[in-house]
Amino acid sequence: MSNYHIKHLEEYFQVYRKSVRNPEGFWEEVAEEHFLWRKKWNSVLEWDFSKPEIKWFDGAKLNITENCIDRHLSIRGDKTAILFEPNDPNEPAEHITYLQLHERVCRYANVLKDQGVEKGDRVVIYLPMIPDLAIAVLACARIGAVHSVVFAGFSSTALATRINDCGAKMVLTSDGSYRGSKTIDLKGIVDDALEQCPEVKSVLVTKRTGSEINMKEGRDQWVQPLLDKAYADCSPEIMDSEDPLFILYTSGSTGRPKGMVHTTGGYMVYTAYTFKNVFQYKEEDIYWCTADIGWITGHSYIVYGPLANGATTVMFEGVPSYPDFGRFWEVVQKHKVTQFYTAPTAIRALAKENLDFVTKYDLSSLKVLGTVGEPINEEAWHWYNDHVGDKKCPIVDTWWQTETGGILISPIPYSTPTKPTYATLPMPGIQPALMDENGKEIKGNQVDGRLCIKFPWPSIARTIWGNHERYKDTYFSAFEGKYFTGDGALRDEVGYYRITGRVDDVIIVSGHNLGTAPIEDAINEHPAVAESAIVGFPHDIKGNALYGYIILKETGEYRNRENLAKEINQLITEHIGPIAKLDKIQFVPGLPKTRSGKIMRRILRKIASKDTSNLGDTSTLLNPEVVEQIMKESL
Ligand code: 6R9
Repeated sequence: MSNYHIKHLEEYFQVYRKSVRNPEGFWEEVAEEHFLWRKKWNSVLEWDFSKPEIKWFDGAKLNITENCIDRHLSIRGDKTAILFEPNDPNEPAEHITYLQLHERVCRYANVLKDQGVEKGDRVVIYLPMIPDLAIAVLACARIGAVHSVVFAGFSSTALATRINDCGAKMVLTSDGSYRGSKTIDLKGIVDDALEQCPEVKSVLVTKRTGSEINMKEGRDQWVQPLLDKAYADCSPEIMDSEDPLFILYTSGSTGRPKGMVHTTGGYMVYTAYTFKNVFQYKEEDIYWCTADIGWITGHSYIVYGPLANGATTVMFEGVPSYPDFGRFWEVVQKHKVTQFYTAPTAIRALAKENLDFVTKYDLSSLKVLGTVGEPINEEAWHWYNDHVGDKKCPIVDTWWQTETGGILISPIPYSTPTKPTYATLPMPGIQPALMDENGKEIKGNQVDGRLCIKFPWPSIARTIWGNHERYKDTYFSAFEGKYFTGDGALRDEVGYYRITGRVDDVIIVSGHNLGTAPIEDAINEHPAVAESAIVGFPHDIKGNALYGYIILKETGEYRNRENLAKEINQLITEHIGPIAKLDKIQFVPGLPKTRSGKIMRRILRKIASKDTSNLGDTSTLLNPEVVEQIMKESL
């Protein structure tokens, strides 16, 4: 029996039991057999959730890019590592072999060094889904710089906040990006952001769109001439297992985004292990995850997990609807994709279109389908299963988070029988617990509660950059001695888990996590706005959409509500990005509040979802009369 590669259900249960009985022994075996360490660890695991402090493979030395690239060169140097599929289907795909990837990463790493980047420095990457994005990520890891990728759909304000929070002195970007029929001025967004980032001394620019851009003397440089001059080999910086590998920001229920810090050794072991098992990856497979590397899914399951397994990983620059709604399936056919991993929101959007967009392509290469990012509804699950998978491909509904680094709950294809809308069973080493509101664990099956994890796994985030207290408060304070996920879940009669959604003030829109507080902050900047509250409501395609309740100041100005709504959405776009725009805006005379002044979002959520039959007890409210009025005027 191999710990590394599970092949049937009985084996899963055996491996799982072993992993829980002796997690250290289990992960030590995986780490020893499948990775290249420059020095072995002194201890496999040290942990204390009350501090919280978590260390995996402490004392070990390694470089993750040696594991993702160098060690494959002698056995699969000419195999495609990254298969780049451009936005425009008429532009040829690019096959980057492991040997070529090695050279390109080394050159990029040498350029970073020449620019003065040192081990431990933070580098912000704001690039579209082009090869330079993956190469820049790996180049940072090569020299021990901490990358922080910011999704290239975020606004200049959001970018500036992240640059300043992590203290980056360098930004990597491109002249522009393609998204379907649109060209986006990425460099202009960076220029705007940098007006608020005095510490940034250097910007490297990849040419992609050839758009006219402004290059600031002494700060901005085209990267290609530097790469051409750079030496094509770069010896990897030898890192400690617990050295930070990257920072990735995620929304919190309050305040600023949280810079989740992931470290090197444990992250590598866990993402590689879960990639292998969840996708049942085999040497000749062509694996495609449609996420953006700006999210954790792209970090773990486009870059690190696949490359650590010597896989061919597809990187797609485009969107599912361009040039038409058949684009995903055209790419599957063209590259004979074997594993396909996407978000429920994309599936729902495509399921609304004519079935011909799917049926006209040959999808017989597919073996495993995956989803991530939000709960998948039953209808979308069946559409995916019937029309994309031809009822032959197991669907892995993978539940995890930016904070968890890798997949925690998911079926293992051909082992775990799937069940629509269920993420099913925990990965080896993962010990879930459902908790009640009083902080007690709910044992047994056919129960639901708040989802916690009782024991550390190798890729759990170690802290929030610059704010360990917040890390402790957010994840380790709600339930003593446990990591709290922020999600609710139920466990069915056989022990399968179904994630029911967030129980905090994070709303997932089209698979993107959005905190209510930053959106409300953006709205409240409008001179006509006194106060606002955002909630989610069900949406056919996006899963959730945003509903804003807004109280205006009584100045008598701004009589035109329609213009006002536009201005508010414009502010949100500037502060966060277009993904956070409100679908519905209701101007209200007041917001339901508790006597301690807290907005009762539960009530607003019900009104927004048109589920007002049981609003619960409103008598404890400071202003119960306002609820009636909001209901009467609701959209
Ligand atoms: C990987 C990723 C995390 C939140 C998470 C949960 C939701 C993710 C899910 C899912 C139901 C799934 N989520 N996968 N909900 N079923 N298979 O998405 O990370 O962007 O940090 O989001 O997404 O609510 O807590 P992240």
